[in-house]
Amino acid sequence: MAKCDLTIRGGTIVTATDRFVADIGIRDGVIVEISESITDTSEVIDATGLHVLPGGIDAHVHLDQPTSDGTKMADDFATGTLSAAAGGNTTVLPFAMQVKGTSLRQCVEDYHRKAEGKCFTDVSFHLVISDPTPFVLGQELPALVRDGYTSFKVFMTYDDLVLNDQELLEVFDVARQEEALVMVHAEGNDAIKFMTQKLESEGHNAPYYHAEAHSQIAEREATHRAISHAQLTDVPVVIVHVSGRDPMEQIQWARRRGMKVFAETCPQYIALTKEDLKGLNMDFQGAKYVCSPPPRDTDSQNAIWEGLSDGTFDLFSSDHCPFYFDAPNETGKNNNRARTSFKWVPNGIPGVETRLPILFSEGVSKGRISIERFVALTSSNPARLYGLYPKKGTLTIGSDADITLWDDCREVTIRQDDLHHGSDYTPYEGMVVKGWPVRTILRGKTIMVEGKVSDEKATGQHLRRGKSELGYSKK
Ligand code: DUC
Ligand code: ZN
Ligand code: ZN
Repeated sequence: MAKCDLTIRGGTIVTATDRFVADIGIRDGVIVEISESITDTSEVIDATGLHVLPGGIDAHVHLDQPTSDGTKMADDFATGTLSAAAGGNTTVLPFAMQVKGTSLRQCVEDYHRKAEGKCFTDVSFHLVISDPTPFVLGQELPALVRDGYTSFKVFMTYDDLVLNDQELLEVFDVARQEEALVMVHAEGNDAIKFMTQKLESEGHNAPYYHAEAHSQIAEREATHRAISHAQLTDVPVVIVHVSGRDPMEQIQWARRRGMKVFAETCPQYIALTKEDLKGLNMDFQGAKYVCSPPPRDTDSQNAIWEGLSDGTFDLFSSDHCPFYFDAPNETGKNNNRARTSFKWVPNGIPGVETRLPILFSEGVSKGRISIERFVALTSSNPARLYGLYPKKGTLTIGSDADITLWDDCREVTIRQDDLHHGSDYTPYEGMVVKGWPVRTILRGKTIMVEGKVSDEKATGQHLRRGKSELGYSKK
């Protein structure tokens, strides 16, 4: 065996299926040896007493997306991926979002330009299809899937993004032909608009009413509709950011019929409730928690925990969609138009840096899920579902040496002042978590240690992805 560049010594290696103490030997950024004792090495990192995990893969983040209302996303690719690295992630999957009337290919190129040279983690784009013209469906989308953009998201709400049922079916059909994976934002647009008008007419304009307008009923209905479209077109789908029991039951219903329906949930559905949107009744603070679907109630949180442990959920992603609260020139959530109605508050909250500690602390430290399940939900499953496995998402010979050293005893109080994202707040301020990433290693190079992100050049690469090995059998 040739000499290793680096050895991670004496830690407890955890994958989605195994847990054992061993050394990991790395050469040229790749894992080349896993054994009891590796001595022929240039460098050693002592991991005694720590867990050695595959680097986190956050399969749902929004970075540097333009908005249609003058507000501004708080993270570009530099700050967003830096924050991801600080939170124990080595890969993130942001969106390249098509603006209606524009070319999908052009949009992908624009996002590559925004990301080029700025990323601290590896990055791979999902597409968002907002304008499924015959050219997009017949030419651009199939070509992009073949170029390694093997997943795309569609929206069932938002006037500038929503697809009607025929359009959804047409997009699903292309996904099946190209063996791509469709991600669905399942909330019914008309039901939301109806509830919004009703609430506004009753004078209910505060951020809290966002949660009433975006009801779980509208989420359940859209989830069922998406599943029905998937059944009709015989295509696997991922229902993203599932918030509670009602949509979960639709997913379980589909699976009992043998359908390939995958499900994602997020930290806000275990760590927040709609009561947070009241903002402790303080001036407009509830806007800090406005996201879609909104956090629900404690029964929903319990349902999500059931789903995280019983396999209903495949993915635990952040849905990091960072806005400022206070920002100049009306660019934050706290802007004059938003103060007239919840419907103008930008939807989204930051969370890429706190995703892993929140799930670990609430899940593993509190005995609700095993550490292997934690790894499956946050790294292995995203890699398998989105065509990155086994290069990413596990620790085995031949995998990229993407590794997070995890201290399961470390207690940390989450504080905005200690985070690296661009937002001026965290929705999890003051939350105490047990379990924290102490070092993040990307392809054999340390990119974060003890909260300090390496000031070397950002070395993240774009990843061309294969087909989903869970959605379609691997070719
Ligand atoms: N959907 C997302 O996936 N993220 C933020 C806002 C939204 O509606
Ligand atoms: Zn969404
Ligand atoms: Zn999102």
